Amino acid sequence: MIYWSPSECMDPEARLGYQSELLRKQVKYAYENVPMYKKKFDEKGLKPEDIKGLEDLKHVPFTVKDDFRENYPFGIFAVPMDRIVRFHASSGTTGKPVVVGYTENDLEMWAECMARTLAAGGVTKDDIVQVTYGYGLFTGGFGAHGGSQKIGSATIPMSSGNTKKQVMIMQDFGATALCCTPSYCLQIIETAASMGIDPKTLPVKKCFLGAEPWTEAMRKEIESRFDVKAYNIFGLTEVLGPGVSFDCKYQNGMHINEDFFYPEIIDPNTLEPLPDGEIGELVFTALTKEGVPVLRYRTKDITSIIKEPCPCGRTGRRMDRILGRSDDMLIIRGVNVFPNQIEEILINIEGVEPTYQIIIDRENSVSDNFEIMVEVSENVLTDEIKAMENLKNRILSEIHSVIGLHPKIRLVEPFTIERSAGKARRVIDKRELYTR
Ligand code: DLL
Repeated sequence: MIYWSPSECMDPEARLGYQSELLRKQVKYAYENVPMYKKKFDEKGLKPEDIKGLEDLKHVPFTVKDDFRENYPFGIFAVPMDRIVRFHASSGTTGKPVVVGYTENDLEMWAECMARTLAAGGVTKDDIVQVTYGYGLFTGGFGAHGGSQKIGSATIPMSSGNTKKQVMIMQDFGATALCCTPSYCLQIIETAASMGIDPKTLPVKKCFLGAEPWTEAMRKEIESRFDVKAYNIFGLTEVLGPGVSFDCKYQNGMHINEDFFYPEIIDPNTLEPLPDGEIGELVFTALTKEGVPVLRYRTKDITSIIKEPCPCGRTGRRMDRILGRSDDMLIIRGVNVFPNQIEEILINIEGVEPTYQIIIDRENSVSDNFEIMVEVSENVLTDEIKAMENLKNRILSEIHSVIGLHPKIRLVEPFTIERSAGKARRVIDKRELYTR
């Protein structure tokens, strides 16, 4: 099976008309059922009827994470509780969690989106899908589960953690597909190796990885160590969970499920929409959601829309890999740094493991201490000191040539850096401690 649903290949012109119609209805629905949207519209002197189609979307006020927090827990739900059948939530480092509620129709739409996602990577009902995203308030586990179940594949609801058991079940049950974060996928590979199992001999052939930023270099690393195809999958709690967009077999950008989510890229400073192809902040409008409608949600994720058609035949526009989040961009000694830039450099250096942590501190409140902790491979460890020094210098010079800074490089033994079964913690910014 090539596509899960014919609407993935809808004529782009016809889709625009369809999206306009859904938008008109959705704006009216949000205005009439959620006081927050009514207030935002009224403050702008805007009426739902003013939004006649996609061309008017730019007038609709934005929604941001704080809107969810300020209306915690159910203030932006558009339906009474007897229509809500599931909750999910995501917790940031500060404040109240973001809470979302789904109606029966929302869950059906979500399963459809995730079925398309898995089918695009070749999953059929003959597959055995190991879901290693956390089950719980996090959307990853139940989201992937819904798609796998809709396809009719045999689903293993492992949830995250207990990595040795993950490897054992994978091997014994014959899992052919794996859903987890890229960093956890790497941990599964490392753990299999430490158990004396060559990861390449495990039955998994396709991985559906997302929920955190990762690079093309990391994809190659996972694909070659695990002998799999690694597909990028994207989503966020406020908008849906996983399944907003997904890689097809060409792995050249993630197709957006445009019949459910309308994407825009805006300039995060002027807030003006940018044309396809330009890099900016990703904004989504959910066109059909009932439980928690979202109009122009600012994701803070930085990427661009790829306008060229994809050879796979899907017509949903693609979004490029997430370059970083505008709130994850580090400013170190005045220079803008995205953790992904560091990952890209490290993975391409021989003798270095793809696990790292960036530590920033400002002890004397004058200048930033910028340190990168990097795990080295076993074979480098046994070499003489000179080889370690050379490796350190090579990392330093490559980082300097890309970002123009001289971080302190700390080479550490494999498995020194704390692993996570979910999203990896790549940055420890101790400067925040002094500003609070
Ligand atoms: O992480 C939903 C998800 C689960 C997506 C499983 C994919 C797989 P949140 O916890 O709300 O939801 O985090 C959403 O994670 O705004 C991005 O910054 C980041 N993110 C998600 N997928 C990707 C990806 C889930 N493929 C936030 N690449 C988003 C880069 C991603 N960043």
